Amino acid sequence: MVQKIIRIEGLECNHCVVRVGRAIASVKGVVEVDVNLENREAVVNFEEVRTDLRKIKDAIREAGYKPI
Ligand SMILES: [Cu+2]
Repeated sequence: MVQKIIRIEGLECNHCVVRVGRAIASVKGVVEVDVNLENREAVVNFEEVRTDLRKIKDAIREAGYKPI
Protein backbone atom coordinates (compact mmCIF):
# COMPACT_ATOMS: atom_id res chain seq x y z
CA MET A 1 0.00 0.00 0.00
CA VAL A 2 1.19 3.47 -0.81
CA GLN A 3 -0.13 6.90 0.14
CA LYS A 4 0.08 9.87 -2.20
CA ILE A 5 -1.12 13.44 -1.88
CA ILE A 6 -2.49 14.93 -5.08
CA ARG A 7 -3.10 18.66 -5.40
CA ILE A 8 -6.26 19.37 -7.38
CA GLU A 9 -7.20 22.57 -9.17
CA GLY A 10 -10.88 23.44 -9.53
CA LEU A 11 -12.19 22.32 -6.15
CA GLU A 12 -14.65 25.02 -5.12
CA CYS A 13 -17.21 23.48 -2.77
CA ASN A 14 -18.35 20.33 -1.00
CA HIS A 15 -20.08 19.20 -4.16
CA CYS A 16 -16.70 19.13 -5.91
CA VAL A 17 -15.21 17.23 -2.97
CA VAL A 18 -17.89 14.54 -3.22
CA ARG A 19 -17.58 14.32 -7.01
CA VAL A 20 -13.83 14.00 -7.13
CA GLY A 21 -13.81 11.70 -4.10
CA ARG A 22 -16.22 9.32 -5.81
CA ALA A 23 -14.20 9.44 -9.02
CA ILE A 24 -11.00 8.53 -7.19
CA ALA A 25 -12.72 5.83 -5.11
CA SER A 26 -14.05 4.21 -8.29
CA VAL A 27 -10.52 3.44 -9.51
CA LYS A 28 -9.79 -0.23 -8.87
CA GLY A 29 -7.01 -0.55 -6.33
CA VAL A 30 -7.86 2.61 -4.42
CA VAL A 31 -8.40 1.65 -0.79
CA GLU A 32 -9.09 5.00 0.85
CA VAL A 33 -9.45 8.59 -0.27
CA ASP A 34 -9.83 11.78 1.70
CA VAL A 35 -10.39 15.01 -0.22
CA ASN A 36 -9.63 18.23 1.62
CA LEU A 37 -11.31 21.37 0.31
CA GLU A 38 -9.18 23.88 2.23
CA ASN A 39 -5.91 22.41 1.04
CA ARG A 40 -7.28 21.56 -2.42
CA GLU A 41 -5.79 18.11 -2.19
CA ALA A 42 -6.64 14.44 -2.03
CA VAL A 43 -4.88 11.94 0.20
CA VAL A 44 -5.13 8.60 -1.57
CA ASN A 45 -4.16 5.15 -0.28
CA PHE A 46 -3.87 2.58 -3.02
CA GLU A 47 -2.41 -0.80 -3.89
CA GLU A 48 0.51 -0.26 -6.24
CA VAL A 49 0.04 -3.63 -7.93
CA ARG A 50 -3.52 -2.72 -8.96
CA THR A 51 -3.31 0.93 -9.93
CA ASP A 52 -0.95 3.87 -10.21
CA LEU A 53 -0.92 7.63 -9.90
CA ARG A 54 -1.53 8.11 -13.63
CA LYS A 55 -4.85 6.21 -13.54
CA ILE A 56 -5.96 8.12 -10.47
CA LYS A 57 -5.11 11.44 -12.12
CA ASP A 58 -7.00 10.35 -15.25
CA ALA A 59 -10.10 9.73 -13.10
CA ILE A 60 -9.74 13.20 -11.57
CA ARG A 61 -9.57 14.75 -15.06
CA GLU A 62 -12.59 12.77 -16.23
CA ALA A 63 -14.54 14.17 -13.29
CA GLY A 64 -13.69 17.67 -14.53
CA TYR A 65 -10.84 18.67 -12.24
CA LYS A 66 -7.15 19.26 -12.76
CA PRO A 67 -4.61 17.21 -10.82
CA ILE A 68 -1.24 18.89 -10.31
CU1 LIG B 1 -18.09 22.62 -6.33
